[in-house]
Amino acid sequence: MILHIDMDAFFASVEQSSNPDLKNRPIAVTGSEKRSVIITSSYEARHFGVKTGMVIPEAKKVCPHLIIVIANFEKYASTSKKIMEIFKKYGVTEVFSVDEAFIDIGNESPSYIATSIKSEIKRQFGITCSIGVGKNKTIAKLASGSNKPDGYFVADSFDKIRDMPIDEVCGIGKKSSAKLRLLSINTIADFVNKEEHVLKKVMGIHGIRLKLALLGQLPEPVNPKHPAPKSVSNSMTLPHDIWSWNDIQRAIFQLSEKVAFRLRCYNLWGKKVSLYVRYKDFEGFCIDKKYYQYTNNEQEIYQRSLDLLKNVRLTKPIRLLSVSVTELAPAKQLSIFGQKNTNRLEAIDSIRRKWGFNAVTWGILLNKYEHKPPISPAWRPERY
Ligand code: TTP
Ligand code: MG
Repeated sequence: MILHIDMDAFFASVEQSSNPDLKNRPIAVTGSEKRSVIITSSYEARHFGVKTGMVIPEAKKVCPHLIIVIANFEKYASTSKKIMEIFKKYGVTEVFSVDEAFIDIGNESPSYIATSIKSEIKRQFGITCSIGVGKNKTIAKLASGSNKPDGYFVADSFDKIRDMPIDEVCGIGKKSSAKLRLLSINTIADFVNKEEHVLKKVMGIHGIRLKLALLGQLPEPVNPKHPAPKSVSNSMTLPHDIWSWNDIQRAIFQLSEKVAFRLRCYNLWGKKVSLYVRYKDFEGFCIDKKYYQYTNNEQEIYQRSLDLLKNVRLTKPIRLLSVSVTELAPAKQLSIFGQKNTNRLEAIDSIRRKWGFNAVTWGILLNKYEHKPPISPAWRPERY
């Protein structure tokens, strides 16, 4: 049997447990005081309709007594690391996100282990979690989400999951679920009863795998090794909306520097560069291009991003920018492949390994935008 554990309102719960004034109150965690959206909220706030992604005024409208707490990402990262260490005592553990993990418990009693984990986490960190049990990871994850908060759900037969909506299934995103709904596939039972050629048409081979997984016929081994990332990206909500070309270039370089450094930490490079632009009114667009050569060099990523912008007419001041590199592969030795500034990059990296990321930077970035990068759900203890 496999357990999936997901902390309840993770960042908000960590805040509530460390500050008695916040206990049992509607609170929302945001990246910064003014220009940021809600990252998560306590269940007390969710009862009023507060949702992740809302801007603060919108959330205050539905919940006037909402308490805003500025995120303390270091605290969540260190709590996450400690929680994952607890899980590892109970079986082979796959860390799935900042607050989620799968544990293969073999033939042990799920209810005994779930009770032990819940009480240990409650005692040490004062927070609750929801636990799902299933034959494989897909089913266990569905189960943990079905009874939040402080839930425990054993999905030991198909009947336990058959009526759940398909968009609860991990791996069915918004686009696929919209397509499936058009075909009157609303529940998991609808999905597995549909002809395979239809599932394949909508979701490719992934649709067939998902059907087998939901029927409990696909083993999904818990993998304690972390898969290499498929993309490396950084985004930044600017301290104020920007409009001048100079400011835009500087922000893009700042993001490219971070993305390139993280790629080099993973010893990866990538071919495709994407740029996401969000205007001050939250309208946005994404542009990307696949290049022939791999790169993990900030100047190259920067040039490619500017290249993408060349054919775009910006129409409004910009609130947020994001740079990402995908189509990744293990990097070959830099100097052989004629990347620019190889020695300089190697020197920068060795300084940073010793003194941290901010110890050294490029002249163009002497005046950096103030930015505390958030940790996203995809954050893992050993990720850069
Ligand atoms: P989730 O597990 O998705 O959410 P949650 O733990 O807050 O609430 P739930 O009880 O429904 O599980 O994400 C874990 C943490 O990741 C969350 O506390 C905040 C952070 N997060 C983001 O930074 N951005 C996001 O878009 C989401 C969804 C979460
Ligand atoms: Mg959670």
